[in-house]
Amino acid sequence: MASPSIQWYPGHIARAETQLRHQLDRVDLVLEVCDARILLASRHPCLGRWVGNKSRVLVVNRRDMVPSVARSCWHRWLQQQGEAPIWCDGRRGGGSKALLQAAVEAGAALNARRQRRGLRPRPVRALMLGFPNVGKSALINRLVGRRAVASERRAGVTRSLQWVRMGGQVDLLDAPGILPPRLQDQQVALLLAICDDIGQAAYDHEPVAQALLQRLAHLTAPHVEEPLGRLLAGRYGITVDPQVPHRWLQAAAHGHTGGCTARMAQRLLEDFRKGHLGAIALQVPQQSPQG
Ligand SMILES: Nc1nc2c(ncn2[C@@H]2O[C@H](COP(=O)(O)OP(=O)(O)OP(=O)(O)O)[C@@H](O)[C@H]2O)c(=O)[nH]1
Ligand SMILES: [Mg+2]
Repeated sequence: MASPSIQWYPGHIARAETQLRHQLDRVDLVLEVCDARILLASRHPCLGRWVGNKSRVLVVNRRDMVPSVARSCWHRWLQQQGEAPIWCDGRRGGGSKALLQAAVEAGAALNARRQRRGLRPRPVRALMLGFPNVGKSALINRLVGRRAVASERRAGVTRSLQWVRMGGQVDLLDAPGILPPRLQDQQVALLLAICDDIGQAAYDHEPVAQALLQRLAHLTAPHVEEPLGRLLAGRYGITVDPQVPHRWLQAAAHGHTGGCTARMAQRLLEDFRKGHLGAIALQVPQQSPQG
């Protein structure tokens, strides 16, 4: 039987999308935040159209969660596409200086234009835009140096738009994570589920954990620093081939969750999301721009 389609478009996202369309006119700079583990899958297909010719900076967050070699590959690839990404770690603050610098530069250009028109300088208005749970609010908290907005380990924490002032030079707009109303590409939907970038109510954990296992079994550099076969066997104490994921889950459940494969599936996904399986890039650049 075919797996049910994974879809997630809760009411707060639909409302936020409408509000954003109104706010975009007031914004000078868009900081487009994506997830380094699934760099292409976590970029909104409509963002370019929304942003138009406003200044935009690509922020690749969760840089600590992918191997440095994957980062280098992506960086070269993105530069070839004409992008100058800023790599950040919203949890520990890496990349915040570069992010602030980008905002300050946009502010300087804005105020030079305003001055030419006889207007008083004002703070640059920067919008954090991206999929849910990619770390937008964490980055804002890092930039302002305090817990100004809620940031938690699940999708859909920010429910409405919120301005945060940053020392007179920069005003930051935190927004709920935005997704397309329909996830057409189910491979992308699976990656979003694996990385916890969509609400957990949208899918069953078991097929998603099985999809993760199958991917993990095949990964080599630059996705991972070294193949994961030994790590999986050592961490969970089983020798079943993860390429036969339902058998792997059964064996692991036997040892760890009293035979409950649903709980084992959750556990494996949590371990991946918390970084317990090491730095893993689920997408890396291919020759074509499809990752
Ligand atoms: N390891 C790691 N964790 C991060 C990073 N950035 C954010 N996080 C964590 O990811 C979780 C989600 O962060 P949020 O800031 O709430 O994400 P968000 O994009 O605002 O999510 P929504 O408001 O739901 O759209 C939090 O637990 C953060 O601590 C990062 O660069 N690395
Ligand atoms: Mg948020």
